[in-house]
Amino acid sequence: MIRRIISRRHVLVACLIIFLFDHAVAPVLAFSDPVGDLFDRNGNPISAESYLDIVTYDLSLSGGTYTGKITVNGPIPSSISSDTLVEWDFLIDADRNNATSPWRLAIITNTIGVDYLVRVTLLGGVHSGQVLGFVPRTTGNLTYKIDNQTVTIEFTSSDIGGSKDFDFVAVVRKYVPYDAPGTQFSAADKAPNLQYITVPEFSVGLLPVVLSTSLFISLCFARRRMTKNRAT
Ligand SMILES: [Ca+2]
Ligand SMILES: [Ca+2]
Repeated sequence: MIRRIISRRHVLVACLIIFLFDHAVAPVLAFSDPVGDLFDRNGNPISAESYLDIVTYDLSLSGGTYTGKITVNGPIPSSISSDTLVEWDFLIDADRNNATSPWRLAIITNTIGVDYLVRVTLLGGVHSGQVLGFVPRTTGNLTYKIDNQTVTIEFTSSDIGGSKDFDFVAVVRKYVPYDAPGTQFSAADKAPNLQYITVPEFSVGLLPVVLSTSLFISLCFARRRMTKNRAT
């Protein structure tokens, strides 16, 4: 009887560990970008504000929410000149097909087809967090935060057309003077500098689930064998 209780406890503890392990997993894709690699609208090297210069960027997934972070090389001001727009972007190719996007700005897209723009903007003294869709045209507000040198923004797959497998490029752009949509940027940084990041790497997050499920089944069979052995 005692052995039987211990066996049950072992299984319960194993299940609890598995549950905690599964729910603690938050896949993160994290990268760095060179300092001092800003460029102008023609792709020529340029010097500009340090808060335009990406040094690290990452995207994590937890509880169905993607959290994107861009850290730059200097403090982000709470306000800038009223004729200036700065935006910290995640350019997202939701269907991984550059033929379905109206964007033709390879200098910052690295040829991905941008379907959604997840961004934090600063226009004069006004911040905002948005997701813009391009086919069809959509706009939504997102939760965001600016903390010293880091911009953080959250979105879900439903914000980007239900996609869970997408490509992205992180970009920072400055427009001055900023007149209206269509104005060209005066300084920018992008990361990675070549190519793009592919998000299906998050599928490795399934590995603990597969392993824990296998372990759970093995424990159940082991317990059944122990019970059967005691009965015979
Ligand atoms: Ca950089
Ligand atoms: Ca860069």
